[in-house]
Amino acid sequence: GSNWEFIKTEVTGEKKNVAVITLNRPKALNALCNGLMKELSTALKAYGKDANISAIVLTGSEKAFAAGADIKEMAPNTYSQCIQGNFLNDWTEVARTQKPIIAAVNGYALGGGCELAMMCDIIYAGDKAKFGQPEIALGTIPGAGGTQRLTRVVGKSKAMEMCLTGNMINAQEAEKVGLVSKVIPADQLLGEAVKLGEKIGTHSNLIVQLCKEAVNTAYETTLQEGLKFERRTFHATFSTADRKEGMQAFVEKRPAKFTSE
Ligand code: CO8
Repeated sequence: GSNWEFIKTEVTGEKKNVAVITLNRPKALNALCNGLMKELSTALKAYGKDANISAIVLTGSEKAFAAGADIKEMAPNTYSQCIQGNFLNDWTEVARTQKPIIAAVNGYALGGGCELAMMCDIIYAGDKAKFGQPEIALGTIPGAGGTQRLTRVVGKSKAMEMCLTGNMINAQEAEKVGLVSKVIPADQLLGEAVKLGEKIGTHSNLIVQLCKEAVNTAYETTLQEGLKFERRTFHATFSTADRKEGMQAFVEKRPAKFTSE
């Protein structure tokens, strides 16, 4: 689609199975206004349904992944409007996406921008990336996972420090605390994120979806419940053609041909 106002979309990779969504509101450092979040949701829904797409990469510009919710748009909101308008509801689509979604973060990922990155499954950071939850300086608190997902990922002390001071951490520190899985020179970041998507795309889309669901369950339930879910999901793979094919191909020493059935 080329009719977007706030994003750009492209399908890439050798097999044309990786979708790249680029946040494209450069004058406002990709501040996440309602229009942008609506377009992002629409694009994600469409790629989610597209059987040719194996993975999605979400990125911004070199200066900013996203500098947060749009402060100017949000400023006049009242409490009753937030509640009745279900403010932030559009944001949940990112976390609901069934396909793997990789955040490629260059520059600022602040406030809602950091939260948006954390809704993705894997975060790769460019070496100049900066992460932070500066809401406290605006007289508010994170509203889309900054006190919850961040705490689960980096632990209480670091999350508390970031949320209470509003201080940013750089890419190296983000890697050290486990917020990002890799730091990459800024100009190679997008290429590496696409390669990661392509690698995931060599596997069965069907089994990848189950695996993503199982990993996410670790964040959403107790260990006992999670282990039970994992075991049953593992068992369920034995009902698929792809599981049969994967093991058969190993035995026959040939590459597997997955059909997502
Ligand atoms: N909202 C609206 N406009 C923004 C935002 C933003 N979050 N961030 C930057 N801009 C605009 C600036 O106003 C400026 O516009 P203009 O040229 O019209 O004045 C333009 O982008 C460029 O920004 P700067 O001139 O400030 O650029 P600098 O390089 O000097 O500074 C910074 C870059 C440090 C990133 C700085 O812009 C900044 O501090 N931005 C705000 C960061 C912030 O506080 N983010 C948190 C927002 S609150 C939030 O995300 C709540 C999340 C709740 C859940 C989600 C809700 C939807």
